[in-house]
Amino acid sequence: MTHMHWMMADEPPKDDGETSVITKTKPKTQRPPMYKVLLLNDDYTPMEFVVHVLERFFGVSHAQAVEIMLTVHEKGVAVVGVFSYEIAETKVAQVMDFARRNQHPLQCTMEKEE
Ligand code: TYC
Repeated sequence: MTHMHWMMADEPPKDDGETSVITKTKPKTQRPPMYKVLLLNDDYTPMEFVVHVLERFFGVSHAQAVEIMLTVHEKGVAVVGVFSYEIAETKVAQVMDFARRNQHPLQCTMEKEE
């Protein structure tokens, strides 16, 4: 019997503390905030005018426009869309200008999303 090799169970690698796991520092990319455009109820603007506004400036179907208008009429306010700041601002200006030109007190505003 010339060569006896006794095999030893491997020990786990020693951690000398000189290496470390690279931790994530990559920040989440900030998306630009979005803005809700709100339509407000009033006692004077005709329902058909509001329906027309929703079809014309928010691109919804006649049936959807009637639904949204009735929601505003019953609840006082409804979100009619969510857009970038610039688009929301344009929608609000278009609605307010169109209402004013037609002598209706319809109010449209925007609000930053949470
Ligand atoms: N309340 C109005 C009426 O009874 C209708 C209306 C709906 C007005 C929605 C504004 O945003 C509005 N004629």
